[in-house]
Amino acid sequence: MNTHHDSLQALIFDVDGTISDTERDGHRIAFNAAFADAGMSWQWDAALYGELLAVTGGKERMRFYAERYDRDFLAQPDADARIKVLHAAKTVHYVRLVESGALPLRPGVARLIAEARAAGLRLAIATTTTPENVEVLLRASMAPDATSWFEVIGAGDVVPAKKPAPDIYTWVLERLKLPAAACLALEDSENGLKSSLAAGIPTLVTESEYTQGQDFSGALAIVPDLAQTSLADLQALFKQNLSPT
Ligand code: XBP
Ligand code: MG
Repeated sequence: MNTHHDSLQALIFDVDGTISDTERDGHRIAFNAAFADAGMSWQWDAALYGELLAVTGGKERMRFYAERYDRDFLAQPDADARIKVLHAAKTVHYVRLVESGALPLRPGVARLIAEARAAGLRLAIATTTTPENVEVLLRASMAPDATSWFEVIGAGDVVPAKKPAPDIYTWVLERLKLPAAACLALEDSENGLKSSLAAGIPTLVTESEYTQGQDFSGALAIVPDLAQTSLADLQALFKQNLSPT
C-alpha cells in the first residue's frame, strides 16, 4: 500500500449520478410506484424530478414537493409518518428495480475501481441514499462481493444533515482515519461538491444528466464521465493540487 505522506490514499465515491445514473430511471420510478400503491395522485415526471433534486434525501425530497405542490398533505398531523411509510415502500421498489439490472454503471467506473484496488488504494462511499440501495446497486452492477471492496460506506440517515452539508464526508473520513487532503472525492452534483469541499476533500466532478451546467467551482476538474480518466490521471491531478505551480 502506498503510504507516502502526500500521495493519494483513498477514493470516496458518491453513488447516485456518479457510479450510476440512478435518478430518472431508478429513484423516480420507485417514488412514483410507491405513490401509486398508496392511491396518491403524486406523479413525478422527469422534468419535475429535476427540480426536486435540489433537495437530497428521499424523505426530504417528498416533503419539499409537498411544500411546493400539496400543502394539504403536510397539514395532516401524520404527514411525517406517512412520508416515512412512503419512503420505505419506495425503497422496496428501488431495490427490486436495481436487482432486475435496470441500472448499469457509468462509463469508466468499473475500470477505475479495478485500477484503484490493484494499486492498493482504499475505497469508500459517501451518499445521501439509503444503505440498502447502495448495497444492492454495488452487488448488481459491480460484483456479488463488491460491498466488501469499500472499507467505509456512509449512507442515508447516519448523519441527520444531508448534502450539501459536509457531515457525511466527515463521517467517512473519521472512519477511514484519514485527513481530507489524503483523499479524492468523486461527485456529480453541486450539492455533492459543496458537501465534499466543505469537508476539505479535493473533488473530481463527472457531470450527469441532471447536473450539467450546475456550479462546479472549486472542483479539481470536471469531466463528462470517467471513460477517459485513468487512476494515473487522478493521481496527477491530486499532486498538482497539493503543489500548485
Ligand atoms: C442522492 C439523493 C438520494 C436519492 C434517493 O444524492 O439525493 O436522496 O435521490 O435516495 P447524492 P433515498 O448523489 O448527492 O448522494 O430515497 O434513499 O434518499
Ligand atoms: Mg450524486
